[in-house]
Amino acid sequence: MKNFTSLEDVSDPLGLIKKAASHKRNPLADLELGKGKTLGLIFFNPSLRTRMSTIKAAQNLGMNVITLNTGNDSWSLETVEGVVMDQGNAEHIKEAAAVMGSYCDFLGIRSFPSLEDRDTDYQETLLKSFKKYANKPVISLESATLHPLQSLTDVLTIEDRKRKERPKVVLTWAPHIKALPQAVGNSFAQWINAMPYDFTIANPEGFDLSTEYTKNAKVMHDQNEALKGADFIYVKNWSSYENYGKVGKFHDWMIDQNKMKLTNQAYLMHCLPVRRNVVISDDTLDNEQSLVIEQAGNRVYAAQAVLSTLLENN
Ligand code: SN0
Repeated sequence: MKNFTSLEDVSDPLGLIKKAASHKRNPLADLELGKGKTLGLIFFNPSLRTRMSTIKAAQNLGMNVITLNTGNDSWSLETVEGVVMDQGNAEHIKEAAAVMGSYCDFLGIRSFPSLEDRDTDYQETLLKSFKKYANKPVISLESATLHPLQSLTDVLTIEDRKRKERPKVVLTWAPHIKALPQAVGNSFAQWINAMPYDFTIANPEGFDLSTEYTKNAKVMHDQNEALKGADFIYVKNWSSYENYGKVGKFHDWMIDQNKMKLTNQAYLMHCLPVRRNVVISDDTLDNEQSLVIEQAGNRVYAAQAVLSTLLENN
């Protein structure tokens, strides 16, 4: 594995899941592995779990970490090639990424989409520029289109908690007040498709995710029908891919106890942050079927599996 920006970067996904499980059993077994190595974490957007869990994972491997929040903390970056830089951006990605690469052995990048122009977002210019100019392995901390550290965590959580070999996993869209990226949904679909699960995606019409990631997954527009018999429900809002960036106002798609009753006593999952009583009701989040805190805890071991594999391969 050279980078970790998509499932496609991973040659042995099952091996990576096993490695994460092994780090979970014994987090400090490889304290010497990353000695003298530096991980740079570059945030173009807010982060709580990704930031803390990746730092903790690096510490469990004996690595050093440098965190940079762009915006007020550093110069705003230009990504267009050949441009006359007489507007707002003070530094070109060519120099910035090359300098960061000279300080760090690995670079983690968080960059959300603008949700204004689909082609621009789906080109992943920032991530590609870091790969090109930093010349060091790049880890996605959630890019415009994917969030692989989250998905690896999600698969680890399902593997830990499954009560049968082929659980029914339902990814359901839920309401939100803001336009959110498709990254978590795209990435979840990409990873769950690689697992031997019974997978269904439920979303309102006009909110289908890109088939580049959903492939042959069953897509249903009737949420109640989709939830029937589910062993895991993964709840997430995303803005429209078709009508790019549009917010959906389907308030009756919120997950509550009545919806949970349709399932096979399903476990509830969400990547967090979650807006209570907009996306999921209080009593459902506070119910013992909710795995959201355990899931967030698993972020450490997913990140640790990625870092230890990169340390071994590079
Ligand atoms: C991000 C998303 O991709 O949906 C990060 C999830 C890990 N979520 C948000 O930006 C939520 C923001 C809000 O105001 O609720």
